[in-house]
Amino acid sequence: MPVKTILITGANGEIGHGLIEQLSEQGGMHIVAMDMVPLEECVRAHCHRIVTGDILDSHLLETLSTEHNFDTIYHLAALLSTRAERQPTLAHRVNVDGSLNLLEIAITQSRLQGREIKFIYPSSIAVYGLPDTATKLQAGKIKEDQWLTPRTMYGINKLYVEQLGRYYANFFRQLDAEPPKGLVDFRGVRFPGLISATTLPTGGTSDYAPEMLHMVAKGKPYTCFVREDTCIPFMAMPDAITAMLKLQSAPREKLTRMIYNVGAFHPSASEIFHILQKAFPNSSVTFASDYRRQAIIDSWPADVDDSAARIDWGWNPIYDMDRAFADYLIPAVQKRYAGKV
Ligand code: AKB
Repeated sequence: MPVKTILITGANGEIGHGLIEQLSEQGGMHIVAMDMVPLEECVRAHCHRIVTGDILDSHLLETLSTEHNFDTIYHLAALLSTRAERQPTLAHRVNVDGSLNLLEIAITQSRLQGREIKFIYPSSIAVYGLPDTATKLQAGKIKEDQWLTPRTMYGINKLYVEQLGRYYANFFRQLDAEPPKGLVDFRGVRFPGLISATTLPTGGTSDYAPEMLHMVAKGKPYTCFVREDTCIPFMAMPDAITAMLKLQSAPREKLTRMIYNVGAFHPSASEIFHILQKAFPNSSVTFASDYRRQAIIDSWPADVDDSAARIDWGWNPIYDMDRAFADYLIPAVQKRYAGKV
């Protein structure tokens, strides 16, 4: 079997590290890891090639495309929601123009190799926008086609790139005498907030949960920027990686959608605090809601309906809330910060 080559953008981010580790465990593939900043030491050894560069650099991407035959592109690079609000035009460039560049590379690769290229895209619950907390409470589990009225630049970017993916997969060059078929196999998952024991996100709005975990584990006080009753869905990082790999390998004929919700658990901020307090009795967490970031979180659903993913490709997270904290997050951060606090 020929060795497959996989391109991962945003490889240094929190999803990137986990994905590189899991793919390298699977073996039988070459990983080309790309990021703006040099790839961290802990994952370098797993990569066939490391590229430090910008997804807005089309020349660099085209050169890469002449040097490798990519089987699958995991396009993870993005500016998250809080950072994107602070630099909206930069966010649009990175999140939209950068994604367009990668989709163009997928087209080029497909033409060069004469086959379909898989494009795996992590979208987000930020594509949803509920108008107020009363509606959020009433709405319960949101389905993929409901409340697609995001209020953040990041959410708008994610929703638009989902549409771009659908366009490149189904309608690209539809006015040609012979419109091409089967160039890009675009598949997306809308992730909730992600919590990793090994990496901290930067620039997100769901960051209060991972920040609380890591600060408490380090024995440092934490001021949580949302109210105690704030509730959005979360997922442990290993499940997020599994979701992408499962969707990637799902038989095409089983897929009834291009974009899927995936959920795991949906704790309030105070529930997270109470779990952490049991493991770290000296923890000091105060709640001081920042009304601007709070408004963003309040516009995201309290929970998502992920039945399509469960039916179509067997989505079934390993970690519910208790297992996520008891079996993965707490032991891992205890080990990580042992002797360092
Ligand atoms: C963010 O907070 O921006 C991200 C997300 C929910 O996509 N973690």
